[in-house]
Formats: sequence, structure tokens, C-alpha cells
Amino acid sequence: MYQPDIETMPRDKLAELQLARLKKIVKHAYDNVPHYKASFDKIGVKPEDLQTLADIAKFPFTVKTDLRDNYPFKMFAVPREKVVRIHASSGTTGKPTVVGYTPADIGNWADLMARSMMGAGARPGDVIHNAYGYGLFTGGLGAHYGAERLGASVVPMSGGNTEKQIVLIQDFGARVLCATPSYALNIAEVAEKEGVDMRKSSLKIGVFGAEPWSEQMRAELDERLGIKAVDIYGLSEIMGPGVAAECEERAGLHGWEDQFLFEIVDPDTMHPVPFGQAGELVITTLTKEALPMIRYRTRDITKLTDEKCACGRTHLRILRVTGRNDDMLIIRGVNVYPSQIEAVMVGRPGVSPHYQLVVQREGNLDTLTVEIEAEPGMATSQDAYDAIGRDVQHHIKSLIGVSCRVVVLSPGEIPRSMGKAVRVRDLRKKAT
Ligand code: DLL
Repeated sequence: MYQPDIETMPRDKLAELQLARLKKIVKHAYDNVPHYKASFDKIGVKPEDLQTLADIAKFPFTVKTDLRDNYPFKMFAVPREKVVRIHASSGTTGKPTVVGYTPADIGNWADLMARSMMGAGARPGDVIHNAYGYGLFTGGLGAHYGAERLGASVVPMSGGNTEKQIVLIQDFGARVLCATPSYALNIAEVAEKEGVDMRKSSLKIGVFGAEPWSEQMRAELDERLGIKAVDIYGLSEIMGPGVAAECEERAGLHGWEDQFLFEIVDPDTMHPVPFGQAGELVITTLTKEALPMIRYRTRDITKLTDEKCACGRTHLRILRVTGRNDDMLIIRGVNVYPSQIEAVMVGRPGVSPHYQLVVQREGNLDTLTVEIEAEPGMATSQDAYDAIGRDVQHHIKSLIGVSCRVVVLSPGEIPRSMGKAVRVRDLRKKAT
């Protein structure tokens, strides 16, 4: 294990460490970021009001628009000159969200990514092929620094140029692939088309994240790439990849509690809920110098568990993030997450794992069309396509409870992603 003393720290010791760090970070935020001073003062709470971990519930939440309103650098708690790295995420509307790191922040991030990769099974000396996008997105450089910190040889490939990725994975003997799950699938597919059997390659581990994916997609990736696919979670506002990561047990993502405080809140009441109950994940950073985040609302829906993990790590586990508050489609009263549709569809006979959901409004009703792709090599008659469509439609209705139209397209017709996949085309927004 990379940091065994921290990773297996008894939970009471971990809580002591968290409280000491939390007291400091709340004060750091209040003293150095006008936004926090204003938001704490508004509800009459002071850093000294934090005496126990549960006291965090007295403090206000931070949301994405707070970062936008303080664009670009006004959420920084240190002078801009002390910031050695800036990342940003574009989002769909308005100004990008800008995040910054001091040298210590970058060091902690590299440690956590190295710890996460080691937990996934990577080892010093491995060749790590990094297909996360480099640039303002935190995936590329986050995985890169972690792989170097681990003592691996990192191949800074970034996304795209899939044929070349396949050649280099084989020629350089990569043991670990870092990518979004949708891009990993794209790599598998292009390799198959070229007659390359990735299951015979050196690749053994996939460190996949940055978007929701299902257990069914994991089984598909394991099988087609001949690897063990492991989930990794993170978000730029909190750090980037490596906020939480699965170990080889693949039974939920260890949230690194020496660096972050995790809460789940009921999205309606905004009150914290106990372990085991689903809700929105809220994270407070415990050590970030440049951009301390107090109770950041991730919008990600999940559950936490502090049950012992077979690996021996004591840090809590975040169950697979199945979707976001804002990803959720409500189709005639039924809540639907894209990853639920994925779980139904992936692995069905004749269906490839690529899909898109199209939402439209007809009159006052929202309608859902699921575009799927036939598997290459199967019969292409209209009858065969119709039969696949009916089968998928039936399973979506019976397992998720939503009626939809299913359109079966020919192999290759659904656009492939180089990074995060676009799963939903919401045509309602254009109409208004
Ligand atoms: O996606 C950081 C990252 C890079 C994570 C590489 C893992 C690997 P953002 O672009 O800020 O940062 O997007 C963060 O992506 O709030 C989730 O909604 C989603 N997300 C990230 N990882 C997972 C995952 C990066 N493993 C947003 N499962 C988050 C489900 C994920 N959703």
C-alpha cells in the first residue's frame, strides 16, 4: 500500500485528524475569502462555532455559481502569485469554473492519485497509458502527476487518435489504462475492427472515471479489454480525479477522509442523512490552500458506507455515483438517469454499448427516444432491427418503468467520445 499508515488509520484517529484540519480550513476560508466571510456572517456563524465534526452542518453550502460569481480568482484564499496551476471546466452556460492549486495542493493531489492507482492494482515500474484529456480538464494532468508520484512510466497520450493509442499500448507494454469508460470502450471497438485482440495485450487494469457508468459497462470493458476495470471519482472544484477511488475489491470508492470531509444531504430538506441513505454528496476540503471548499454541493447522487472493506482500508466508501441531480430526466413523472438505461441495455443480445437519449416535448408531454446501435456483424434486416428495438423497449419499461421509443441504428452511427460521452440530447431546451 502506498500510504498504509493513513489508509488503514483507525476511524476514531481519522476523525481526530479531520476535526483538527477542519477547524483550520474553516478559519482559513473565513479569513481569506470575502465570499466565505459574507456567507458565514449572513447566517451568523463563526469559525469558532466548529467544535465537533457534526458542527459542519451549521455552515452554509457552496455551489458552482459561487465560483462563477467570483470569476476568475476571487475564491482563491492565497494571492494569485502563490498559485502554480489553474484548471477550468466549461460547463454548459456562462463563465467557466476556475480552480487553482499551490505547490502543496499539487503535492497532495499527486499523493492521492498515486494512492488511488496503487489501490486499483498499479505498481511502481508499470507503464501507465494516460488517455484522459490534457489541458484545462483535470483528468490528464491529475493522472499524470499521480502516475509519476507512484514511480510508473507515464505515457501522456491524451484523448483521440485511437489507432495510435492501440499501437502504443502494445508497443510500450502498458499495464494500466487511464481513460473515461466511454473512451475505453471506443478503444476496444477500434482494436476489434483492426483485428487486434486487446485481451492478449499487456493491459491488465483500467482506471476509469469522470462520468457515470454501470456495472454492466464494467463487465463489458473487463471482457473486451481483458482487464480489471476500476472506478475513480473526482471533480475539479474539490481537486480533480482521486477524491475517491475503488480498491481491487471493487465494492465502492474509498473517499480519502484525511483530505476531505464527506456528507450526504437530503436534496429536498438539505439536512445531513446517516450512512446508507441516498442523497446528494457534499464535500469539504480539509487541506486545500488555494481553493478551500466548504460544504461544496457536488450534485452527485450516491450513498456512503463505513462498513469494513476486505482490503483493510478504513476510509469510508462512496457507492457508485449513478447520476447527478441535474442529469436526471423526468419523463412523464418517472425519474430516469442515463446510467439506468445503460444498465438495461449493455450486454443485451445484438446491442452495442453505445447509446444516446433524446428528450423532446410533444404538447405538454416529454417523450424519450433511446437511440441504440446494432452490434457489428449481425443481420441488418429491418425485421432484425425491429426485434432488437422491441426487446430493449420492453426491458426499459419493465425494469425502469418508463415508456420510450427505441431507434436501432447501424453500427458506428452514434458519435464516439474522446472524453466524457454525451448521453443526452435535450431538444426541449431549443424549442423554448
Ligand atoms: O471529471 C475529474 C475526473 C477526471 C474524475 C478523471 C475521474 C477521472 P469534472 O470535469 O469537474 O472532473 O467533472 C466532475 O464528473 O461531479 C461527477 O458528476 C462526474 N464524475 C466524475 N467521476 C465520476 C465517476 C472530473 N467515477 C463530475 N462516476 C462529477 C460517476 C463521475 N460520475
